[in-house]
Amino acid sequence: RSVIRRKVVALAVAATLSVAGVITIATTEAAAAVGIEDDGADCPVTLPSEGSLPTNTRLPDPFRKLDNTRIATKGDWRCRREEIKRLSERFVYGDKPPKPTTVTGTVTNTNITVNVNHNGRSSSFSASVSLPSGTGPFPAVVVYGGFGADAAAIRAAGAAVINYDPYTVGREGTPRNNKQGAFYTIYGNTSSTGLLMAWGWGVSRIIDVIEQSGGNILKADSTGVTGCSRFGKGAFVAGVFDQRIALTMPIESGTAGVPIFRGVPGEGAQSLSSAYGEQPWFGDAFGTFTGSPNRLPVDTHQMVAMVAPRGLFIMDNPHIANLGPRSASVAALGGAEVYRALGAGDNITYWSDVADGTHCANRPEWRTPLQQNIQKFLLRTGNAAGAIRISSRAQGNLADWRDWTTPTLTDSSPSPTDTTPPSTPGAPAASN
Ligand code: MCU
Repeated sequence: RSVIRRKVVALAVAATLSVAGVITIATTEAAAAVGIEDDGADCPVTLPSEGSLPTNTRLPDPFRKLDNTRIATKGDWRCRREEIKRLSERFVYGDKPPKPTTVTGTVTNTNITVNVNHNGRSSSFSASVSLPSGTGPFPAVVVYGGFGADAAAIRAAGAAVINYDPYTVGREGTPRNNKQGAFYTIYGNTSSTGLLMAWGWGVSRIIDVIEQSGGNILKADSTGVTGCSRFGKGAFVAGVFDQRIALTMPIESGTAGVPIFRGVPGEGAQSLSSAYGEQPWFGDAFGTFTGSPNRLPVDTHQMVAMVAPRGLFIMDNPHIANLGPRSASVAALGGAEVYRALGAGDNITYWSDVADGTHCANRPEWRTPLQQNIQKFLLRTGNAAGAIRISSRAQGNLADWRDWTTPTLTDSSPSPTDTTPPSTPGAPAASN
């Protein structure tokens, strides 16, 4: 059944592309990287019960599977990633439902509309679009709440800005048992899925509409996402859970964003219980872990790893302890080990070496790496190396946090537990 599902997805991608007249997806491997929201949906995963979770004061080994063996090949990462995804949904953020039965909408030079129908329920939302100068189709960066990486710099680099109001998809200020917004209209006001995942679901539906739009204005395989603070948490989660997002750029995300849940002691970061109680950002299931993060079977270095090998540019602020910048640097360093093991070490940048301490300020230090990341992952005209630039004011030490080593993953084909990507009968021949 799951194999059939993958074929349907692959065919849909091929069909979309041929309608658009642009064949950019040449191999099934590339399709897996940019064309599918959840490339591992067919992987067999049996989740542990909450009561059986071990206590681990260190960061869980991202390379160790639920069956307690370690992955050996790069191909093995696909289904290991799916395990991490499913654990993260179950215990941290809440489930992200797969694409709804019907998603329709339009893309114009100024606006994107999204209409969703599922199980007899429907909801809609829209987002405004600002194109860069020049001739399209353009890549685009979804900017949460108009509050992320410098929109002028994004457009100057050649990408459109999609101004996304996440509150239309998941409102803040509601009790957990009466959540509101387009996501909860479809999946129920008592859904245990938190706002960060609901917001990410909204970005995924925007990408669905871009995919279906014919590709004359915006390119579906070249979407980035950014946001600052609570919207940095949101941008991070969006990129973690949709593999079509080519560039993820969280800024100063703080607790519930990039920083490790286990938390560098004494740092002064917002506590898990404070973040859990402030808004329903986390999923409801996270509530039993706020006082005991060592029971979590995952931590945010694995969310970082889930973005691999796609572009990830984490911007952080070392001047505000409440943001947990040391804990964020540990997450980046831990996740970067997976990037390295996959041969994609150059695709992650962590940058907290900035002078201005104002929360969510537009910082001159980030302009060049921002534009380089857009060129590399969205326009695909650049090849700048990734960088880890941790401010000396807020340095975390990965060695304190891991009892695992980084394996040398071989290039050989996936082990038998992994399914080889299916062929796509009827798909256009590869063009490059
Ligand atoms: C850093 O993100 C949050 C923080 O978690 C909250 O405690 C605070 O109220 O708001 C921050 C934010 O979103 O600022 C814009």
